[in-house]
Amino acid sequence: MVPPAPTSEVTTALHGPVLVVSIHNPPVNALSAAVRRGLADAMAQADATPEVQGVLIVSEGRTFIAGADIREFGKPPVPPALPDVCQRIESCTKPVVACLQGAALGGGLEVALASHHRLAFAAAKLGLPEVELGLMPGAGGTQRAPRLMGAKAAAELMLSGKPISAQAGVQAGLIDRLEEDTRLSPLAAGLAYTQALLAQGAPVRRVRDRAVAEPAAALVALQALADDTAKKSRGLFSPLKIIEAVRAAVELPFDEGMALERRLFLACIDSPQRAGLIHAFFAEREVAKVPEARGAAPRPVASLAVIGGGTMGAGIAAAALDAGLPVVMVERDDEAIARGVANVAKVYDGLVAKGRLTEGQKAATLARFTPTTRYADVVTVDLVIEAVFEDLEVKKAVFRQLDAVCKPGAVLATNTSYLDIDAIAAATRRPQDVIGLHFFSPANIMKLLEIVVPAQVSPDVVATAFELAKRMKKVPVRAGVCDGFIGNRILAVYKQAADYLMEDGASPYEIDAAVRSFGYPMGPFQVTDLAGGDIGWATRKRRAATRDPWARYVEVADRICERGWFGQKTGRGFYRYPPGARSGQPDPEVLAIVDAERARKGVRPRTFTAEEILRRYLAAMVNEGARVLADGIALRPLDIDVTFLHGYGFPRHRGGPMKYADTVGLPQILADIRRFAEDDPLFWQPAPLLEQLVAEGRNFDSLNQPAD
Ligand code: 3H9
Repeated sequence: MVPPAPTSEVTTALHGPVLVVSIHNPPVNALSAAVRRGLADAMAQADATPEVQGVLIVSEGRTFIAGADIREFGKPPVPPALPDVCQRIESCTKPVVACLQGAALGGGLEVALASHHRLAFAAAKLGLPEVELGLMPGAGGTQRAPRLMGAKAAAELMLSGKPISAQAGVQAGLIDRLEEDTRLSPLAAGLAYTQALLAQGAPVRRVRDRAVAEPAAALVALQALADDTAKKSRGLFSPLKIIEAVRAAVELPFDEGMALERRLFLACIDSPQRAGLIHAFFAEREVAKVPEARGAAPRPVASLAVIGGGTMGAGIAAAALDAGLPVVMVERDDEAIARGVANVAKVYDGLVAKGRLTEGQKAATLARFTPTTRYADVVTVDLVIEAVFEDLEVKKAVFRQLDAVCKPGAVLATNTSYLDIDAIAAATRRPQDVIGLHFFSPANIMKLLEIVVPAQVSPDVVATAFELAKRMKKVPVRAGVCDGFIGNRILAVYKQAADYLMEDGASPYEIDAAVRSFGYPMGPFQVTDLAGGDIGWATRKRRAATRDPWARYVEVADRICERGWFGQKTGRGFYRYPPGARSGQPDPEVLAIVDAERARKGVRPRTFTAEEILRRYLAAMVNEGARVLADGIALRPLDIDVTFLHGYGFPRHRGGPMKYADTVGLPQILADIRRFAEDDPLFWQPAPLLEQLVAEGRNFDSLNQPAD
């Protein structure tokens, strides 16, 4: 007689001689405490029940197991620990079979590796993605995977964090058999396999009893990987720990390797990088939950038009084409549309040149692309994205035209990065259909999409925008209407802080180096050179008339642009670029310009340490972030975090600027701002929300409530 199921998340049932252990923990069968307990109890049951000759572990739903329950990390541990559960599975005295479908990730794959035989559906994905969360496999993955697939391949799987196909798993030795029949359920396929194994007298087969193949060569390969990782991982904590643990699999007995894995795993758990990366993981999923779209069904989008064929328009067109949509591109005349066509072709030629696309795939994609100079060609289109010159009057004129020709119910979006979308919407007779879709350049590559919600937009238009983002594989962040929305509004302020630092004594090269040392791929002056100094210059000239004449204004960038030095594309900017080079060298002439500007303004330069530079740069970012929150431009601090992770190169392991502020502590950020204000009280005014949170002893995370 089989005892009742130990937990509702894990049920057991006897099918002939096979004890079927079934996991049911939606949405992804994460290994919560109840699942771990259920699995351990099921193994005890298998051992204690004489009728049981074999065990089958299966899961219900789309995924086998997506790994440990990430929400538990950072909280007090609840036994049994996953490594112990995996040991319990492996030590079962009856053959244990795991049947993998969907995703078998992290602890999910580790459960499978602790089982004695592994069957996987052909569409299954296997991976050890812990590194993406600042972790390493911590339930035997670092010890068992190398014993099955070799140390180098196992370390590479863990360092990349990327999943492999079930077929690749078979080739690597992780999977024993592939199930090709998609009509079968995991239970049916798993039972058939288990029964066949029992019929053949298949033994209990424990990975722990195997040795890693070719140990000497493995150690050499691991050393090479360690050297490479130390160079490339830019201060990340867990990658080198992964290699250390895999080396133990080669050199130490299994139990000693497991003990080392545990120690290293716990060190990763304690690292602030883990906290930052897991914050990023959940924040990226939370951003799509916004009140404006609640309960609304997205409008169907079967076709899309882009107005404007510049770099941005072409990138957006490519993003839509890549999402499988037919795309119409409208330009004002033959010459402009020819340029638009060339811009789109350039995107796909680049992909072909890099071997990411075949000529055939390019042709098939471009067959869905229709260039035109006639607005009449957008009459049947479901969604239009305007990406013309950044000027309110020009954009209003485009929207008036769209209003005249588009079918009722078409969504009319603008890709403006700064302008007042309420004013653009008011140029039409259908403001409820108008929304902002702010893409980042290159639009077919950059993940961030700010979805800007004007006052009158209807909920189903907001829902449509989020749905489109999903189809385009973008990370959507809801933003309110203001100058610069979330990202560019905050950028403007910390860029100003960088300019002040430069004028007050730090060189642009010191500032860039300090910012890189924080984990950014580039500093702000390198970014200016990459984007092209002329772009910001044009904006500054446009705004000159409305600028407060008393506000501090740093002219260094203008002086550089006046010389025609627009950055990488002209070979000079803040840096000098030798022909063909993408990274620049410091330029003494730029330093002379900076000196001259300081002298002209009577500034006596002081020195700044890298730490001081960073404190100012980040405090400016966080302070403006607090204002953006208070104004309702960002719904929650996590929306700001995701914006900066995906659009502005903020180092992911720090979780985003608001998460970083919580890590440092808001009292320290506020104290810094007050100290900086002693020299420049106009710029360094503490945001009232920051002061309020400090007074109440709260952090930004306390504002990250779900948006209902
Ligand atoms: C680990 O295993 C450590 C061990 O080695 C050692 C331990 C000792 N836990 O992504 P989706 C939620 S570390 C908790 O939108 P999809 C997610 O937040 C773990 N929750 O679906 C979302 O919630 P909501 C290693 C999780 O179909 C919902 O599930 N494993 C977990 O696009 C749906 O998720 C990983 O890193 C989790 N593990 O993609 C895998 N996973 O609905 C992480 C998801 O409230 N997961 N949720 O917003 C994934 O990569 C994707 O979720 C997956 C499905 C591919 C599985």
